[in-house]
Amino acid sequence: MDSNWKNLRINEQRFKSDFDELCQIGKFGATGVSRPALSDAHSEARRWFHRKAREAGLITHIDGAGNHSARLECNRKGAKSLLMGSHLDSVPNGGRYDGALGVLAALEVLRSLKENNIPLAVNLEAIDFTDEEGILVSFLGSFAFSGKLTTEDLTNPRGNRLELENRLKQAGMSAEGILAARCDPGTLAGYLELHVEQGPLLEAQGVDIGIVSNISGISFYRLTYIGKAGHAGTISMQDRRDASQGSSAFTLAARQIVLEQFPECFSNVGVARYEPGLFNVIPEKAEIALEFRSAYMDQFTKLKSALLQRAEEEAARFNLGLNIEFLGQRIPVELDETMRHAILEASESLGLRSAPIISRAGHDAQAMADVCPTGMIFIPSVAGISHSPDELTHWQDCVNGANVLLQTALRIAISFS
Ligand code: HGY
Ligand code: MN
Ligand code: MN
Repeated sequence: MDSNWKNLRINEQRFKSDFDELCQIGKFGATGVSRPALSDAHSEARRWFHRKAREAGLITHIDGAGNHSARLECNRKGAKSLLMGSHLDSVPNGGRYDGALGVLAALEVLRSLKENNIPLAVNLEAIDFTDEEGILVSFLGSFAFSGKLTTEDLTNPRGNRLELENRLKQAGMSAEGILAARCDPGTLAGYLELHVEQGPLLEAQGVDIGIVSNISGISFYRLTYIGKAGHAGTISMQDRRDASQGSSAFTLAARQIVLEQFPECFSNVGVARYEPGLFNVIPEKAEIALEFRSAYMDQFTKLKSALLQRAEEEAARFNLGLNIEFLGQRIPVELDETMRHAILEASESLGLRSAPIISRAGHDAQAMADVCPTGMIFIPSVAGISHSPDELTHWQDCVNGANVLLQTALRIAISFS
């Protein structure tokens, strides 16, 4: 192939108009989106993605886990496939860039390569993974695709089980179909994902492109403190077994443990529910959703022990029972050296400043990292804001990211020639 490919760039005008169109689907307020997995808005966004792919002459496909993809076949029999993508689902009060930008950029790369008749030795596939945000089952699509999803993930999801069943039925999906969606790793040349950083580092350092070295692991638990219901005005403060005391004390303690002992880690209690949940009844049950994150396996294990031990201590302190339900984990991963080097070369060829970065957020790339060579490209988030309608990435950074994805994909594809 002649060296003209190094000057190839995406079609900026089409990329922008598609992005603006996609933002209208599931629009939330002035600048947000709400496209929870398998919701009407999410399904509409997926139909839109496939329509755009067909218009470009790409082959569309949906697997048993609902992963939607668009394919550009090369003319080499038995060629491997280079996947690029992310997720079109969002958190309910989400931003326009998280996930969607990566899927759109992958589609744009395939269209640009197709219309420039670039001869490739690998197939290219743009993929949108199901429920990356875990409103139902965290990383449902990419964990099914990479063969990691278990029946347990579906029978005891971190989201609402009934909701999961209803949404799967509505989408015409089944547990069997999902668990059968495993890809054959031998068919994959690699996986690349463009994503907004969702943190403040790149913007603060004035860096255009983050070359992700590691993606943090995430563990999630449901903790239920069990006390005794009673009249809120007659049981003495000393004698009551108030479940909310245990859950609140633990929530504060978890933050202290991370700040003092695990300063590079994160913990979050994103949900707290009391039963019976009335003004004048002492809570007999307090259920909290605990999530914690670390970029390194040994630290991750130590953090888990420290948090769960403290959870038990707070139960004892307030004379409460404690039920600890493990709901899943996504282990910390290190990303492929060859991919990282290709992203560096691509960034330099575009005159962009790049730096290695650890991803604190979880991503579908985490599921792919042990299945095929995997790389992630970050672009700056303004003020590090994400999972909010205020999420913003400057459009030039989006174009830069898509061009780095294009040039990285070409470098990887050429290595298979
Ligand atoms: O939770 C995460 O880190 C990702 O946004 N799903
Ligand atoms: Mn994301
Ligand atoms: Mn997200």
